[in-house]
Formats: sequence, structure tokens, C-alpha cells
Amino acid sequence: PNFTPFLAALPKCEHHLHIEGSLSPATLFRLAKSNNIALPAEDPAFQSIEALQARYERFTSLDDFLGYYFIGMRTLLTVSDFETLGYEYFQKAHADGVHHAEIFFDPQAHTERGVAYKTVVEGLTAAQRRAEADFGLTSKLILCFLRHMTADEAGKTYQEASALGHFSDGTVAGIGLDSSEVGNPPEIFREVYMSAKDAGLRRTAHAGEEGDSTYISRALDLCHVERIDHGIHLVDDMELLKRVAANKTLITMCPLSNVRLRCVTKVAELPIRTFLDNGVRFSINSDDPAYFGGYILDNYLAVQDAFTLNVAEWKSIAVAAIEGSWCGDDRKTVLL
Ligand code: ES4
Ligand code: ZN
Repeated sequence: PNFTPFLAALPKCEHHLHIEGSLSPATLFRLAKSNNIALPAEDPAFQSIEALQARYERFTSLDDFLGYYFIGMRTLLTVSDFETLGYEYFQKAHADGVHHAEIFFDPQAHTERGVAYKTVVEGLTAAQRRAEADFGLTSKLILCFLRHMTADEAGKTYQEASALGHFSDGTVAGIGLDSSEVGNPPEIFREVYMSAKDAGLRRTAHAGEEGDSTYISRALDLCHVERIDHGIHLVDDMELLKRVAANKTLITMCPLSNVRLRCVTKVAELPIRTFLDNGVRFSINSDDPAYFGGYILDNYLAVQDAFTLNVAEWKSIAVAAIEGSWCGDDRKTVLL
């Protein structure tokens, strides 16, 4: 049977989306021009939209991708740029059947190049308000720390958001940890995670994408995260996997990302069958859709193509995604 209409109509929640990773090559070039930002002339990938798109199909690793990701976002300068970025994502998410989205942003990648934290959040929150008014799409912001930077720098960013009241007023719902995983284990950021826990913030971290399963256990045990982003390597420690299942910890999977960054050679290699068989809760997400060749529905379709799940299995995935969301119980009831 053709599952496309069913998967398109299935009410979705997105939990793993870097908003800067939704910057399309077309918008990137347009903003570079209007903001007078020079792109690397020595890299032939930046000669045209098509060349850049083609380069995105040949990433060799997470770090290879991150190089382009951090260059791309240099074109974002103003409140309006961030509002456009956010709203363009929400439009695509709405078209794909997303009812609730919890989106990552990387403030340090902006403050480091002179764009104020406040500018970023002002633009993104304006986009959030418009998406809710126009589509009924609810959303949350998750502030990510860059793990290639120091714990001290993470602490400064945390303090800046806290001083603006963004944690107490709900502008930022939680924290995350992204960028180069191997060699930058979660416990480096233990202190900021403990502050976040004390402040009643939600907590997640990228773990087990390129790093081994101990990155997952260390994120859980030392940083007290409530979710694991990617978590592919969870299957290498079945005892840990059973604990994650028992605790209903949500794994936010990103199939097309994992293939593009060569964590796996094909979607069928992902441990989705093992997760289903062992009751591990997971959601399916798009990560950096402008870089990895598809938005959330493309990821759902790729999973169906690889695993031929049945309707009951898809409904259980959709329910786990709602229950694992960080919206209020009132919103969950509507989503269910
Ligand atoms: C990311 Cl796929 C991935 N992994 C880690 N950090 C990231 N930042 C943006 N995308
Ligand atoms: Zn990610």
C-alpha cells in the first residue's frame, strides 16, 4: 500500500531541528547579498546555488557539514533575518503536518560574530507568534551550547539568557548540546546542566551520533538529560537501552541526517526495529533539512521505505512523539 497520504496526514511533532540548518542555499545567497557578507571565494561550492546544493550531497562527516553550517549562518544579521528564517521553517513544517515543533538555536554561533543574543531571540519569537496565529502551530525554543567551545563560554551564554528572564518567562524552554561530539563529552558541561535542572528547565543533548554509547550514559548520568538527540549507538549497550526504554526517555532520530553524515550507509541500518521491539520511545526529525535533503515528511517516508512499518507502529511513534514533547498537558490532550 501507498503510505504517503497517511504519513502526510499523521499529526507530527518535531523535536530535533536546528533552525540555522533550515537556511536554504537560495536564502543564504540572497542574505549574503543584501547584508554584504563575503562568502569564501576560494571554495568552488560557493560559486552558485547549484554548486552549493551539490556539495551538500557529499558531506564526509559531522565536522565536514559543520564547516558549511557555520559559514551559512554568517549571512544572518538582523531581527528580520531570524524572523524570516524561522517563519520559512514553520511554513514548511506546517505543510508537512507538524502541529508542534521544539527547535534548537545556537546563540554562540551568532554572538561570537557580533550578533546580539537578543536579536536572535527577538526574530525567532516573532516567527513563533506568526506560526501559531497563521497555522495553529505551537513551538518551543531550545538553547543549544556548542560543545567545541568551553564550559565557561556556555556558562556566560546561560547567564545572558537567564538575566533577560528567558528561562523564567518560558521564552526558552530548555537547553541542548550540539556541534562536534567526539572528544567533547557531555560532562564538560555538567555545571550548566545542573543550573538548568535547578531552574526547572528541560534538558537534552546530542549523544551517540558519532560518539559511542558512553556519550549517552554520561549525558544521562552526569548531565541529567531527559532526552537523547540521535542516540544511534544506544544499541551497542543493551543494558542501557533497556534502561532508556523503562524510563521512557525520548530518542530524537534524524534518518536522512545520519545517512548524509555517514553515520550509517543507509536508513535501513538505523536501529528502528530494535527500538520498536524493545519499547524505546523515539521521534523522527529533520535535523538540518536545508543541508540533508529533506524536511520531516521526507524523513518519515525514508523510514517507511526502509522498514515497511504498519499503521499501529506509526500511530505508536506519533503518540510517543506527543507524549515526549515539552508542551503542557493541555496541549498534549489536543494533539492526542
Ligand atoms: C548538528 Cl547533525 C548535528 N550534530 C551535531 N550538531 C549539530 N548542529 C547542527 N546539526
Ligand atoms: Zn542535530
